[in-house]
Amino acid sequence: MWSDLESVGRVSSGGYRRFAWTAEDHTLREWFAGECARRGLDVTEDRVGNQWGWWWDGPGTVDEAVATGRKAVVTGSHLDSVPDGGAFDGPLGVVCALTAVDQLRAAGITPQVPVAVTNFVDEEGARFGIACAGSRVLTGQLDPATALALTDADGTSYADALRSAGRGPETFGPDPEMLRRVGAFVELHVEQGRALVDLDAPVAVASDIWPHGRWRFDFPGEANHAGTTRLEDRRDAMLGYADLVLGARQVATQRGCVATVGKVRVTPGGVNAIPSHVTGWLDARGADEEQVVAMVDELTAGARETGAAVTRESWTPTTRFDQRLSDRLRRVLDRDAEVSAPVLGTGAGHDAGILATAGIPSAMLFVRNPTGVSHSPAEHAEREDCLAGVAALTECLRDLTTG
Ligand code: HGY
Ligand code: MN
Ligand code: MN
Ligand code: MN
Repeated sequence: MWSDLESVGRVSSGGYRRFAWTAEDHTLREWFAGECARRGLDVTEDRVGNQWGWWWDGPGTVDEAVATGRKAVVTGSHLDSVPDGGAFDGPLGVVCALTAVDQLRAAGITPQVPVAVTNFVDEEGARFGIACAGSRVLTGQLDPATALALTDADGTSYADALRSAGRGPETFGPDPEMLRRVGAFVELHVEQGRALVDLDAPVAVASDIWPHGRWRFDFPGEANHAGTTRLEDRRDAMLGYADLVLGARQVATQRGCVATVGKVRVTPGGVNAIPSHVTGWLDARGADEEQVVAMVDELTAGARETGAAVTRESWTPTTRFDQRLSDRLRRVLDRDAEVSAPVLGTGAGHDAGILATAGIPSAMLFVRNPTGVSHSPAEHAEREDCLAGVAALTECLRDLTTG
């Protein structure tokens, strides 16, 4: 399975460019549907375009099982990437989920509740700017009209991207019917840090996701000639953006948060023209929600003094995973282990966090990343740790579906 994915969306750096509703995404969705079909999983799509591969040997249909109180146990992740992203962020969770189904079947396990493997679309928000867009729209945390109006760097709207992918934006929206089926969601994910390296452990259970959000800053200016315009006559939009970049690092340091200004659009964008408009995006996060909010307020106030417009594009408060479910996963992991599985918080957002916010019992497993680096071609997970992740997920699914 893994080798099928390696070439999809690969770029010269060795990283990946797999943006939502692009040709690469289409290839990955076809791959996912094929892997599900190979396993006899019934592949459905919800009203957003998230893919679900269902395993239920009956009696009756999945919906009939759910109606009798047997809600599904769901596992999976996403297949899209950030620009120049790593190979594991997302795909590891999907491949491990499919492999866990194989392992359960090989062990002759017949789940007493339906099981599903998911591929959530547009988790990274790399093309249209809102992370976890697929799970946010699914759960009603992102208004479909807002999503459909988003545009990518080429000015293509989300709606047009859906149309190009053969989907009607008119049916795009929350899907409570699909959500009603889900009793628990477990996402396995490569760790995006080095805690497991330092703890010398292959797998951890997640405790919470830091509060995090994205803000769009639009700095005004006046286009003019780079050579003939005196400095005192310039209105250079780039100066406000520069203040944001340096201010973000300074205020984040003061407030014990993290802030990233990693994406920019410059108009007109010529080397010899003074920028008339610069759009920059701030990604703000931190363990202490009050400090994150205060940091963004401070940066926003400063930018507005330069005449900038500031728009919040997404905000996810601190997300605590379901304690009972996480404790249960930890007991399963600890059953045959000498030392207890670590419990880790994370500064990375995940679909599991969005589902948890929607009230669906959700939990996560992290697999060791020896480089500790993510959202980069340097992201890595060793084969034996991936296998440890599969074994952990398989045991958790066995416990949750037969316990
Ligand atoms: O941005 C995030 O934290 C996630 O990887 N989408
Ligand atoms: Mn990511
Ligand atoms: Mn991810
Ligand atoms: Mn993520």
